[in-house]
Amino acid sequence: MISKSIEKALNDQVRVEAESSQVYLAMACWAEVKGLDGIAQFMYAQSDEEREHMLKLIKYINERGGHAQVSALKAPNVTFDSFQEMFQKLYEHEIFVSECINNLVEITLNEKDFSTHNFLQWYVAEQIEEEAVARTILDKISMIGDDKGGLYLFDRDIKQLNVSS
Ligand code: OFO
Repeated sequence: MISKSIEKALNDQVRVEAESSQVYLAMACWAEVKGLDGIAQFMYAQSDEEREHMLKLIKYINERGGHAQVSALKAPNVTFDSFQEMFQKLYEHEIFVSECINNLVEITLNEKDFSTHNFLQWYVAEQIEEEAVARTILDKISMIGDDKGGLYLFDRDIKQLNVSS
């Protein structure tokens, strides 16, 4: 059984993961209409992953005697000046999510809820991986610069960078 405060903190994270899914869905749409199909595919997959992260939390909350909440979401950014800016925003978003997870982990320690603490370790590992992927992408982007041929290859190759959840 989880306490009311843990239930509330987990539900806040359900919203963060749902919003992340929307953030990446909007990025997928932007890339798709720009004809950047590889980037769009990557973003659609990221969006699906975030939904999986949300569902995992929902199942945990409900299984542990809480009630998962499906709440209103903040509208995501839908336009970007460039694909470079879009990936910078993705990286910043992942840093923000990592901070949310870390705060959540801290709450479980303060409450001595070791089951939830243990459950959250999967998210801690996932954030390390997602931040690393985002940094790798930013490194590649800075190598490309404004080279159109480079963008073509990047758009083709990014499909292989999809991280599995
Ligand atoms: Fe949910 O992992 Fe990214 O944000």
